Amino acid sequence: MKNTAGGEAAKRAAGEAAAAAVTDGDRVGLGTGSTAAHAIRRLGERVADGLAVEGVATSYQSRALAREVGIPLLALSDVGRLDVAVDGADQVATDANALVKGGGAAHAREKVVAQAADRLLVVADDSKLAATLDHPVPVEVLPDALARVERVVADAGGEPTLRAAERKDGPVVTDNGNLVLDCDFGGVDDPASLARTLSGVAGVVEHGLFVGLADAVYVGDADGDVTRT
Ligand code: ABF
Repeated sequence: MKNTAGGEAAKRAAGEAAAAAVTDGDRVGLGTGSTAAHAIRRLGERVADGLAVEGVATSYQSRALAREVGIPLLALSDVGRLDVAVDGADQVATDANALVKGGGAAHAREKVVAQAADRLLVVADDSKLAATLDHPVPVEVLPDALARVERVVADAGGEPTLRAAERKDGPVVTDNGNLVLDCDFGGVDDPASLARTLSGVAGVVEHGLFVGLADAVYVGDADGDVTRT
């Protein structure tokens, strides 16, 4: 019998399996979150064993971890194309090739990296799989556009909540100096259509719907088994 879904073993298995798919000479996008962190640590071990790669970080946290484990880094602003990127997700609808990302408020950089990469390898534990995406969609917003974007999200059937900082009073401020609205649309039947709607709003810097970007999804389970779809 299988263990329950999710957990650290599942994340590690997925992250390490994707790290094994990176090859010598690759320029690699380094994702954010606890599952991608397993991939970064494993890549660091491979670098110590002689693998030659260059990394591009998607967040302050992934940059710090990559430095710690010895992965040589390039600035995202200097790199127009990557061979591969490994990143996590908050929810994965494999049938629709759609993801919700942005739990770490790094989804703008994550999407730049995902689009720049020839192959995006998504890493997730099995608790992240869903037939229909229903995780709130993070939307990074220019502070001056907050009220306007809230209005548009509500008109599109969503319920926007300004993300609050965990450790201090006030809102989360992204690495880019913007705010994040977590927008609950219930079940998202047509992620591509919602993605287009959100992208069309002035003041939306980037939203967390990643549609048609994943080339492979590595799903780990609590027994350490990985399924690649
Ligand atoms: C990033 O980290 C995000 O886009 C996603 O929100 C989150 C996943 O974190 P974890 O792997 O810790 O669940 O990839």
